[in-house]
Amino acid sequence: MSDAASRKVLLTGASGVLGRFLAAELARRYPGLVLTDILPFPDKVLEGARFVQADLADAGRIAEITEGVDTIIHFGGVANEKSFETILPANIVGTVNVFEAARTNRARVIFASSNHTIGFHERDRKLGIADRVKPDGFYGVSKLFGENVGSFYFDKFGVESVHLRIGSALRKPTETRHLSTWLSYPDLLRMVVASIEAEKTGYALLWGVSANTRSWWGEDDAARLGYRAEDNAEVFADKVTADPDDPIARRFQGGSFTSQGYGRAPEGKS
Ligand code: 15L
Repeated sequence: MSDAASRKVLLTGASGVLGRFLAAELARRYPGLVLTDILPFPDKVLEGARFVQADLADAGRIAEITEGVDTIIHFGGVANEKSFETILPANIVGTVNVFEAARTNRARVIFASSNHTIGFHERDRKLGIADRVKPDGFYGVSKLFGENVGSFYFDKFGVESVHLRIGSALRKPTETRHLSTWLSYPDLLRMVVASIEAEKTGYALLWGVSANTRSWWGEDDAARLGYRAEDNAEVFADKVTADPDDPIARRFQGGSFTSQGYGRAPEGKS
């Protein structure tokens, strides 16, 4: 990769909550930053950056706006559980369009994956990246699709990608689950910057979680990229509220995503 200041970075999902935070931070570091989203950008675009409105599902448009970039930070797409029809265009078709653009431009992709790829693991398990995936909905399945497209594009075409299985990226944890899943904004930024600036990444998978005492997630590729989380949700332990009174959500790591439309009979009945 080239040196930091000369990187040509493009951020998808720039108008989303995390996108807006990253847009402001990355504009300061990477002159020429390109921001994109299907929705208009709600903030003032910082000097040195520019915004282009585009639909991730439109392959031609994505090819056009990614021309000449060497790093694609792919945070675009549907960010919650929805029907398959809703997830399909941006999260499936759009992700392939992004990886195709990366292949053409020999760019690296940094992909916002999610803890909902493993949401149906019970809360008493500590996971590493080698553990079985257990998506908790079409959203989680779409994030696994992105991770797998990344693996395939690396093995077949040498396209590097870093996949961040983001927990709960919030300014502050608000409920008990977040004491395990919280990713602070400063840790998110450090993780993205380390992923951009690592000399080589190959295919890498990281837990997008702060150094929480109660974290459910451990071993990953972070050290290899020179990244280490610094914040710890435990400092908020006496300020969070109890998780919603929902036995399924409380049982699994994915929380409320797991109980949405849950259709299994109670244990022992089928
Ligand atoms: C996610 O992947 C969602 O995008 C976010 O809205 C939160 O629900 C988060 O996971 C979480 O699990 O807390």
